[in-house]
Amino acid sequence: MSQPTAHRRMAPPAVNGERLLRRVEELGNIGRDAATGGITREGFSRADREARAYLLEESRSAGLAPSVDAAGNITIRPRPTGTEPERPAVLMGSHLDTVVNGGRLDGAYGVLAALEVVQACAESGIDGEFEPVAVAFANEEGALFPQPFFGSSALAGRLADLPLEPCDHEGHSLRGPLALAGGDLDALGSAVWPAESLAAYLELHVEQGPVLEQAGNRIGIVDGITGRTVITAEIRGTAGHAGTTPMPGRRDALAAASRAVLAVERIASASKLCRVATVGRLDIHPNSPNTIADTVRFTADLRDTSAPRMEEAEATLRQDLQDIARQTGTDIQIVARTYSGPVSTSSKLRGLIEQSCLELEIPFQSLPSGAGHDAQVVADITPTAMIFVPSIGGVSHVPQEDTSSADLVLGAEVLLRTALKAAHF
Ligand code: HGY
Ligand code: MN
Ligand code: MN
Ligand code: MN
Repeated sequence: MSQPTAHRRMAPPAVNGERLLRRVEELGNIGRDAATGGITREGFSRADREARAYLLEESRSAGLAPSVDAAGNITIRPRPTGTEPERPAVLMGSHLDTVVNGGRLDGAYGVLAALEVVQACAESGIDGEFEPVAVAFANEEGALFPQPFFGSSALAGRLADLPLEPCDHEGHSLRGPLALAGGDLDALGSAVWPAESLAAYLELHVEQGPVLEQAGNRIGIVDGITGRTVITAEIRGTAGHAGTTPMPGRRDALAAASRAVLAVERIASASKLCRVATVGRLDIHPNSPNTIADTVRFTADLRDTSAPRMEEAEATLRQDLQDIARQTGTDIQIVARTYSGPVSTSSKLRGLIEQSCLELEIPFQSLPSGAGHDAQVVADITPTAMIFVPSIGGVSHVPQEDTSSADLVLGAEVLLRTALKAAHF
């Protein structure tokens, strides 16, 4: 008896490795600095829009159905919605935006591998109970507009986490750049996916650390994703002439900020209140060699896989900043805060990834993720898992970020096999 159309298998879908590597190469040229080799495609920047246009064009010429939601997320389906009864989606993806002078794989690889899986499923004509959907989440890094996980927060319905009027570090509104990317700040609610529309979310990503390479394993099955708190603090002092203003009585915002940076470092290294703590951005005003700084803004990024440890670290840092304000006669305020809790991935999905690795007879291991990912937000609404491939030298967020072509293709093969299993679990 022939299979009902909905389950007819033409041929099992297969990853086209050459096509995937071509796209990784092409996308890696968008926003690339010829001098450093670094990629700069901050979310909603012009280079980010170029990368979005590339993905939309590749999807359309592959005969797939891409669309952009109000948050600027790009989703790619095998066929336009409305042509079939709604089936739960196995959503796969990551992000196109990058940090400043970063690597060509962080995020982009997961998006292009997801595109490859959707295209392989469409080409094979399989039509199971699920719909393979690829997604490029908007502004995961938060490099220009400091609202990381912006797109995945909207999709997961975490709208309360997003400011009503998101702005960049200089106070310019996100409204215009989001509209240029096809989004609409006043319609973010329309970007929310109901939990029942999803069967699972899978994110394939470069490890960005040294663990897999050092262990000689080719696939990482992520068991937990670190929590991350990013606070933006503003220190206000008094500007003055560097030569004529006596030292006693100065309200030097940069001297105060220097103490604050060391306080952040102490939170992780000396007191071990959290696993890592970093001041990555510091803006000084007026930033002039012979003027005492009157304003400094900086970010403090605290991470740990334990929520209580993160809370304690943040409380300690806030107290330290008040002590520094008193000692230096400055005023220190927390002007922004983003928080993503640590999450564990779905044990069922981890089992399916393991099965795929066993089938392919490749060495794999479990490991936590020290990097944050959209997956930790989407985990709010659907079973979620992450697959890592090794990072050469364990580096990321730098131009040297790299992974072997064989591992890039293998990762996509594991993603495909896991997605096909996830639909029936
Ligand atoms: O910062 C992170 O962990 C990620 O790259 N957004
Ligand atoms: Mn990153
Ligand atoms: Mn990433
Ligand atoms: Mn990610």
